[in-house]
Amino acid sequence: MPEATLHVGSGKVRELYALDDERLLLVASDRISTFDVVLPTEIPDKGRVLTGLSGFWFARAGDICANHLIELRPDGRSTVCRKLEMLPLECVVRGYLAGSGWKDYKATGSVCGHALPEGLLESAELPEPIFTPSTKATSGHDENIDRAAAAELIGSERLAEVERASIELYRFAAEHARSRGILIADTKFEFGIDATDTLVLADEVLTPDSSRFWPADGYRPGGSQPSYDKQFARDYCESLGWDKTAPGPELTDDVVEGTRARYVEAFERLTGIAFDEYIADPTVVLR
Ligand code: Q0Z
Repeated sequence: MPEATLHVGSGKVRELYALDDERLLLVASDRISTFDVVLPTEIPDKGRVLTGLSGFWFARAGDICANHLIELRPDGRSTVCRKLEMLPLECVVRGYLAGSGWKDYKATGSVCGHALPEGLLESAELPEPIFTPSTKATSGHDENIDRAAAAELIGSERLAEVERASIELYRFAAEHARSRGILIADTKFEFGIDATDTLVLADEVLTPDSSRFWPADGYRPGGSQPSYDKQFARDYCESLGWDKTAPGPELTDDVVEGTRARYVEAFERLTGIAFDEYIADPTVVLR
């Protein structure tokens, strides 16, 4: 890390530093969370996989929306970004019914004001992707909100703009991923506004931590689907009878290696780039 940086924020598995008035350093660690608990064991290179994937998408989605990326650093796990005024909204897009979307659908037949066809199964593909914004909860889980509540937060014009960008970004990425054997069930975008009032895509994008990635082979609606990246770790944790409260269990070397292999496989499938090439020169994902 550069000298004289100020730590300005911690996520569960990431850190944020201020470089100067206009730039931030976003660092992805190798920490992993399951069932919302950060485990004591790290997954080597996980932070590099996520950083490389974000860079890959930023470099390819510029026609859809401007983004905050200034530089992907040689360590492969940190990026220099433009500091923005962040919008107080999680911009979730769902192409399939999972997680809180499935829960809301089962209870009410709709998700964030989107009335859906009757009789959909858990994990079903939706007729069209839907924009299901949520508020950034300071503690606990984000709360799904309807269009009126989202407009209260950011204004109806800005809302229309983030909805269009979010849906387009999702369509672009989901089609790319599906052709490479990965389903992106849903994903969360965060946007900010720059000094010229332009909407800018920020944070990490279209990674397994900000999205649900499912293996396309074996996809079967009617129940939950295995996570592309975390399923080994989840299954192992459940096999121990862990009660899913902190602290989580240490992972075995087998589980660490299997999980690392899945992250690297997701990176290589989605980017078409050998992970070793990324390690040698992270800027390969930007070309
Ligand atoms: C991202 C977060 C993390 C903790 C603020 N370009 C930007 N401009 C202004 N703010 C942010 C960004 Cl990305 C921003 N977060 C989320 C990331 C650790 C919190 F690595 N918070």
